[in-house]
Amino acid sequence: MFKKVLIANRGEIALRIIRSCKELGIKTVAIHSEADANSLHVRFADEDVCIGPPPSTESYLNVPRIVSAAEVTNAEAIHPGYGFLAENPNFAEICESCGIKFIGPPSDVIRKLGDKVFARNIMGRSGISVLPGSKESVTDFKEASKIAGEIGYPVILKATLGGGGKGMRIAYDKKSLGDFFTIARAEAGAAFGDPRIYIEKYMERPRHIEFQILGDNFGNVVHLGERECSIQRRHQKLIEESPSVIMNDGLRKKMGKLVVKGASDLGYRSAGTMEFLVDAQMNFYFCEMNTRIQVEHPVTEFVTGVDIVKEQIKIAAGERLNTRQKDIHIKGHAIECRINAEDPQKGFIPCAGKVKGFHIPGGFGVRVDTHVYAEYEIPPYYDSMIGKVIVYGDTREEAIARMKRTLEEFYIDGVKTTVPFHLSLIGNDKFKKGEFDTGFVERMGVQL
Ligand code: MV4
Repeated sequence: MFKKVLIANRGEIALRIIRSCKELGIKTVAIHSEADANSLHVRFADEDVCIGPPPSTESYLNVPRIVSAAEVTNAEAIHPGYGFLAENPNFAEICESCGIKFIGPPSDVIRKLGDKVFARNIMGRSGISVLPGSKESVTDFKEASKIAGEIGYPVILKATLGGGGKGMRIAYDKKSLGDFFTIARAEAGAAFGDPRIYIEKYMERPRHIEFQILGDNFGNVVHLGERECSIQRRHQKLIEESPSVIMNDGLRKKMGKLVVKGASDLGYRSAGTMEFLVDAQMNFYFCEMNTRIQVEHPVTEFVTGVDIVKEQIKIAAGERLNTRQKDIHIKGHAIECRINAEDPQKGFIPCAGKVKGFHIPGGFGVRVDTHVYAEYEIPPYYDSMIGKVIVYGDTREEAIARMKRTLEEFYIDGVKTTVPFHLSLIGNDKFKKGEFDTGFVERMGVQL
């Protein structure tokens, strides 16, 4: 096992990773920007290195400084967390070439799956259905119009190196396709440094369901069931749960088998997530694959009992997966609410500043992953997520009731948060009945 790991991240996920390292007897190195000197991940780690000024580009995204920090502290491995450099193939490759283990899949796998057209094609070849669309990136409008004509409108334009919903455009006819084609290419170029885009048949009001997988270096791959991620706003997930209300044992077996085959065919290693769009008839289509630990991983940990971060570290250290698919069982129900320091009444504008009072809820079946404490100053430079409340129950009904009382216990003074919005969401009748899709939050509006 590694003796020392550097955590190339901040906030709650840095704490989450430090916790698993400690339980594995691994020493930890925190890196931080000047704005995060008083952050909890710095205090929890055995060592810390200040790597630069507050802006991410000069700190948490600065590859030479992070690699240097690992070298001067003799860290053997780097855990990238999520966001920042987690899915940057160049960073993973530089780590590999410096003899530092990147805790994630190999850089070439990250690079391949970062190309969403490649991912679509490769999963299609493994027998996973993908939505009708282009087999390659589309470079001129005539070609785009021809494909759209074949698959039928509406169609969606997506950046080839995109993901997470950024820069997508929906076209309902040839005229709007013409307008959006140019815009989408310009946006892709600006956001991802590559103007390539591709076309898919647009699915109205899909549900978003994803499968967690784990693969080791010996060809073993297992899945840990699904997460329901349809409750989102502007591509930011708000609530995730496992299992999904629409899932049943038969469908989970069928999708799980495909997911494991797709990952095995790729030679996938480490934790990963396969995203699907599911229509009202329960047809499911591969959407993209994420090669990082995800924000919502704790709901899967609750229902499977597997510490996914620990597994990532053990796999990176060359250990064999010690659980087989038949030993993995989904038990009970888990729900996560992402708590952001934002004002729901003012269009969810981020609220940085001093947290004057703070109380972390607790009790049976409750987990709160947060880096916030009383007197903590939320810096304005980074993501507005200040923590995650995750609850477990025997049933979905129990989990919802538990989430309600947990959110009611959540006390924070000094900044506005999305807690009242979450209370409204989980109290919604349609949410309680499981009747929602990715358009639910937009249709509901902000009612507190
Ligand atoms: C789609 C789609 C409809 N049709 N693709 C957004 C995130 C990215 N993974 C893919 N996304 C979508 N792709 C086709 N062909 C609708 C979405 C989408 C969505 C997907 C998942 C979760 C929330 C979403 C919100 C709006 C649109």
